[in-house]
Amino acid sequence: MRIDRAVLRELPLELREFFEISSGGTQARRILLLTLESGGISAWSECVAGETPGYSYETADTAWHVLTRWLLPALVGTEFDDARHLEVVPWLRGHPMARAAVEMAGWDLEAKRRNVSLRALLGGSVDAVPVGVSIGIQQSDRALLDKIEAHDREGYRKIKIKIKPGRDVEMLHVVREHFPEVPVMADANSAYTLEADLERLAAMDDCDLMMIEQPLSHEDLLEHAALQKCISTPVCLDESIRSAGDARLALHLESGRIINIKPGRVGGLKSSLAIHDVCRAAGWPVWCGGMLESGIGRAHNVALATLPGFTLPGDISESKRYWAEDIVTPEFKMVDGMMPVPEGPGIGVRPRMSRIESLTTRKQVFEA
Ligand code: OSB
Ligand code: MG
Repeated sequence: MRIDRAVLRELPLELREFFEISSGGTQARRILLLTLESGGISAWSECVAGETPGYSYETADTAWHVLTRWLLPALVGTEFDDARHLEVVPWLRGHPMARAAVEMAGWDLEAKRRNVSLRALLGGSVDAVPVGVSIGIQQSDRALLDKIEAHDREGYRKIKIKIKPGRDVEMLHVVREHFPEVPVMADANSAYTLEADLERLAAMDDCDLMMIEQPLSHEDLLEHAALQKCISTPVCLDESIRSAGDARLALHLESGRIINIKPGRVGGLKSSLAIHDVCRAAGWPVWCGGMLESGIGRAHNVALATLPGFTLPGDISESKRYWAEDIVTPEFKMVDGMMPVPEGPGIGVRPRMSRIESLTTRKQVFEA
């Protein structure tokens, strides 16, 4: 089957609340949506690149550039049979978030063509996945405690708290005083160094955390290995793992004990499956991270999280945790702390076309 047409759109989508991580904050997401059309089928994906190069070097603008200049012109008109063999512009280095958008739309296309769910095509078996929530850095401990209480009451099974120097150990102790039992983890987004902060990081061992995510540099597996030797809290890697090769290296070095897999960060679903398989064989649990996606990206994440190695709750929160109104129907809503997996063909949720068109601020069409 031929890829007849590709449409790339950008639409701003306002978060219900400002989301701050150690490298900066986000209020309005710049959502990039990709549609591939083939034989009357429309397949969808979302590019997860952010506004600023603070989490990754990629941004919404670099992804737009790479997609419109190279990936999409090369893609349209090509024959497509298997999402696992979708390798456009093989010489193009890096830019996994841009590349993942193409690859993930390919999976949705193949699933829809076979009339199966994306979950089934990926090999997942369960029909709901455990859900966590990620809370941005708050201005006060009071604000944080209120958020934890509300999310705990909603049924989230893991509460992730963003930390940075100055908003960490003392704050986590306050959290534990109020919520001794709630499953809590911390995410530092590379805000610390081994040289300056070992004592501070080791002090978090008293906070009963499920794990600490990406405490050190985004490109240093050796230092994470040295840290893991000194602390009992499991280290979870996010930014440092960009491929199955990185995962193998992390396992070999013992740079942590858990991996957060985000398909957008690692170039797509095939790469995510490979990381999952490597971790499962080694006995490392994985969970599916998030990048403040709309319902389109979320649908891909939920399908991925049905694989058996995803034993920890993912950052796959409800639509209403992010948006006043999502751009898909039905919206994502959890039941008893579990996210039901959409059952229809492909991603299983329908893009709300009139809402998407009216929000779109730029659009580029590629035709075979
Ligand atoms: O480090 O996991 C992260 C959002 C933007 C950039 C980086 C991260 C995050 C999150 C949000 O934690 C998770 C979500 O989508 O709910
Ligand atoms: Mg993270």
